[in-house]
Amino acid sequence: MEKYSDFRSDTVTRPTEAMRRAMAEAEVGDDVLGDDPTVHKLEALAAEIMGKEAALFVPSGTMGNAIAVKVWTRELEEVIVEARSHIYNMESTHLTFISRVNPRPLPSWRGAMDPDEVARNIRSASVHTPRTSLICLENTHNNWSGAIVPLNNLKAIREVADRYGVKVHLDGARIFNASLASGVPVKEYARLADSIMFCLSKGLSAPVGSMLAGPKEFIDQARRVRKALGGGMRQAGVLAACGIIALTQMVERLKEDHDRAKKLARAIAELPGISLNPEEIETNIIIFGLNHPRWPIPSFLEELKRRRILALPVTGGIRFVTHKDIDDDDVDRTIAAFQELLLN
Ligand code: TLP
Repeated sequence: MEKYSDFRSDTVTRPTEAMRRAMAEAEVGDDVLGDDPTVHKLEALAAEIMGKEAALFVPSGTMGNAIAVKVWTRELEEVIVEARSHIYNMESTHLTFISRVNPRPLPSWRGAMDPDEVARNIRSASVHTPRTSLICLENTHNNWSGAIVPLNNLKAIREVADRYGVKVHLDGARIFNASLASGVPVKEYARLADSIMFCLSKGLSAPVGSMLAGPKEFIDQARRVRKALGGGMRQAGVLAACGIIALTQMVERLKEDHDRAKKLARAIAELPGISLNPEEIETNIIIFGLNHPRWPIPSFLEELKRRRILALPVTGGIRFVTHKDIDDDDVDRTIAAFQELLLN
């Protein structure tokens, strides 16, 4: 059977052969009881890589973000979020549903909020208003087409947070993409946040799982919240074994995904009906507008699917994501399909 070129997300990556072997051989225990050695190893490795005291293995990025908000906040408080952020738009409202805090969305340019505007929006508790207790950042920024939020912007927001005694959580689902493309070490990004969540199961290709890293006391509390949310996993070492491979063997190759995304973006940006500035494609996500007389977005995606090319509609257009299971051939035949459909 001819394979699909699946650009829907980097979450579709299949585990590598090394991961499958590691799963079979993993030493395991009951992690809820605290005795799975492979999970311990992964958590220690993640904390070390991020330069944090401790880390926690969680089933998903969404749960990692939800736990972080729950630990850093209380009811009657407010959280500053970027208007297009994943945590605000794509995580089934856990800020209100689980943490019962008020999200305060602020606009940004490519994920970078204006630090002065952040400062102006920090509120202190009164009979009318909530206290701001947390600022959430995202890097790379998914819905800004995988944009890298510049280190200077993060530093400026950190200063604002310190001035007002507010915590910072970084949704670093794709922090290794940001680091490889910018040359900024992940520790530098993590240092500017009190806690960081990052995903093992996106470009790094592990089948399941994300990590939450931060101070020891925060992680102790996070472990309790994870259990309360049903995220305590027993012989999780079989999954953690893949996470260890993700962190030790799969980071450098993300560069190939960035190169392929750039190649695809450059080729399709020239075609009629497409709005895309290829210079803005910094990592592995391409979001573009399509306004073509013959191709409304749903029909265009259907036609691509007929050709075994998969992508997702997003607000403002279509999203293509490159990853380990996309090769040069997938990119070339996708470019050819775009040319055939949009030029003729
Ligand atoms: N993003 C998924 C979908 O939910 C859109 C994707 O396909 O890109 N933070 C960011 C920045 C994310 O992009 C995602 C997943 C998450 C958090 C949540 O991770 P999971 O899917 O593991 O809960």
